[in-house]
Amino acid sequence: MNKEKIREYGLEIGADAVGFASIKDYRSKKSPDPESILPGVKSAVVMAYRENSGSLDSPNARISFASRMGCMELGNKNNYLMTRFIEKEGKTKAAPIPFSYPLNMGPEVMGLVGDFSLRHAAVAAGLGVFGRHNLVIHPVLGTRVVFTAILTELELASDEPVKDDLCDQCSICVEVCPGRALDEEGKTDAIKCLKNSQPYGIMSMMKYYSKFIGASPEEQKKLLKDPLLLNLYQAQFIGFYYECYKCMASCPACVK
Ligand code: B12
Repeated sequence: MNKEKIREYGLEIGADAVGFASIKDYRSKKSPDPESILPGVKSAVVMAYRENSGSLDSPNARISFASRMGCMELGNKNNYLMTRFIEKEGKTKAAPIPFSYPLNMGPEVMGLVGDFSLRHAAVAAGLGVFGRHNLVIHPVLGTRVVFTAILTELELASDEPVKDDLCDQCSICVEVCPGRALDEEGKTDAIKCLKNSQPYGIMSMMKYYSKFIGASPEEQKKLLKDPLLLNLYQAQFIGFYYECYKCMASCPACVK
């Protein structure tokens, strides 16, 4: 089974770009060993999906997330289809990496490290380079791109790496970050980013319930009508719900 057959199938099911990385070229120091996901893994197939500009640029965060939900649904569905395609046609094993979650919530990483780093995989698969915002910039899609991957036992050579430095260090992303999470070069301050980008995440939930537990019965009745509780409720069935996309949306790289 060759790379072109896999690439053609990936594009046919809706990916905007497909790249290949030999597992030897995947270097993500903080991530678990890919062998712990698929023993005998030899390579990764990485698929890229374009975020829609109207939603990414919308001042309404719910509309921005609507595009993300589409990417997540299509990405996870395609991961399943591609895994099945490789296993059937290549008579081998393959394993899909989730778009984002579930994540390891154990005390060593607390949901901040994925089982497989899609950014490092995308770089190894010739789909882009890291920018000042610590996101991967694709030569055509720019920063308006998200990724999924499938690990496989098939031996597939890495695609040509992107050689151009697509980030001109304009630092717009650093300046527009409302949480100042990108101030230190080469590192995203995850807590600063999360506080701002996931206002209905676990930190808000802990704050709300701590307040609720300590409140009088009268105050508790009021707290049950707090819009924050409604937002927390909604976020629970959406998943990790983001309200900030500024580092992605502000990046001028490759935007036509
Ligand atoms: C956990 C997570 C987060 C955490 C960050 C934790 C962290 N330190 O990475 C939080 C919640 C903060 C987060 C935020 C965001 N995330 Co996020 N996240 C993930 C997830 C699930 C795992 C990432 C991981 O394992 N990180 C830990 C390790 C691998 O990171 P690391 O080795 O420390 O590398 C860091 C730095 O060292 C640096 N780095 C590493 N090597 C190099 C090399 C160079 C040259 C440079 C400059 C930097 C650099 O980049 C990393 C950022 O801190 C991935 C999906 C996945 N499975 O990969 C999505 C993912 C990385 N997120 C993504 C996105 C889009 C976002 C947000 C824009 C939120 C949003 N609204 O969508 C912000 C962007 C924040 C930013 N500018 O960095 C996309 C990135 C797409 C892209 N174009 O690069 C991913 C790949 C999801 C996807 N399926 O596409 N995320």
